[in-house]
Order: sequence, then C-alpha cells, then structure tokens
Amino acid sequence: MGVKVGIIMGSQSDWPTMKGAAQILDDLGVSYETKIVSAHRTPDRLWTYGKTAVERGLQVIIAGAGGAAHLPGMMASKTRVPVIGVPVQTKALSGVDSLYSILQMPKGYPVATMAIGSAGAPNAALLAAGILALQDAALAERLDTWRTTLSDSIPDEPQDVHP
Ligand code: RP5
Repeated sequence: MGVKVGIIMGSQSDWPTMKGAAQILDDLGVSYETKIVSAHRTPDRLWTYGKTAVERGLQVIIAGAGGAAHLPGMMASKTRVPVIGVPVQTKALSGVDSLYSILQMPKGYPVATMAIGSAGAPNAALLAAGILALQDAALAERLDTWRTTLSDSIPDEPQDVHP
C-alpha cells in the first residue's frame, strides 16, 4: 500500500521547517513521502501531484511554503484530498506574509492553516494523524499515548533555569 500523507514544500529552504512534520509522522508510524513542489517554479509538478493524489491513495497533504505561499491553496484547488498548510517563517515579513497567503482562501477550497513555522509543521502532522486515526485504531492508540506523554512531561511548577 502507498503512502498516506504527502509532505510537500515550495523549496529546499522549507525543509528545516517541514522536517518537524516528518519527525512527528516517524514517531507515530505514519507512512509519508516528501517532495519539493513549487507553485511558481514547478507549476506542472504541482498540477500532476494534485491530479494524481486521489488515485495514489494520499489521504492528507501537508503543504509548507513561505512568502507568496500559493502552494497549499493551489493544491487544495486541484484535489479534494484535505490540505493542511504550514506558513514558513520568512526573513522579510516573519511569516505573516506566508500566513495570510495560505489562510485567506476563497469559499469552496479550504486549507487547514497552522501556526507559522516551528509549531505549525509538527501540528500539521498531528492533525493529519488525528484524521487518519479516525479509521485506524492502532494509530489512535499511538496518538493518545503521544499526547499523554507530552502532557505528563509538563511540570506542575516553574523552576529556575541556570544557563
Ligand atoms: C517559496 O519561496 C518557498 O516555499 C520558500 O519558502 C520561499 C523562498 O524560497 P527560496 O528562494 O529559498 O528557494 O516558494
């Protein structure tokens, strides 16, 4: 059986951010693929990826992009596979440009938009896992354990931190 989650990004430079999604899917045992698909530099690749997503069995697409971040929205226009968008943090505008570019979709073509950058990518993977877990009891159990482990790691009281 093929991979269930596609992690796509507009550029190699997005990988340090998007790796945060891949790491969570590794932890949870969810199969995925990673591809560079740019709305601007490789539009034909975007078109083909979206056109074949359903037949290839993809169930969720996580799309990260920065700046004029058109990749998630264009992918959502091309396939009914749910798209989760990750706004990559930019130098010029701190990722607010990416956020607005991904968030403000017109009615009919939704993108589930995450936080900017290093929180957004892992959260995209956790959201993807939650969607897949609706039909996968073993994954649901792993996700519950992951969440409990995080919760248990939070101390009751703050501590002084010495450098
Ligand atoms: C977007 O432009 C990419 O998603 C990336 O975040 C941004 C900058 O890309 P590079 O110039 O670093 O390749 O398409």
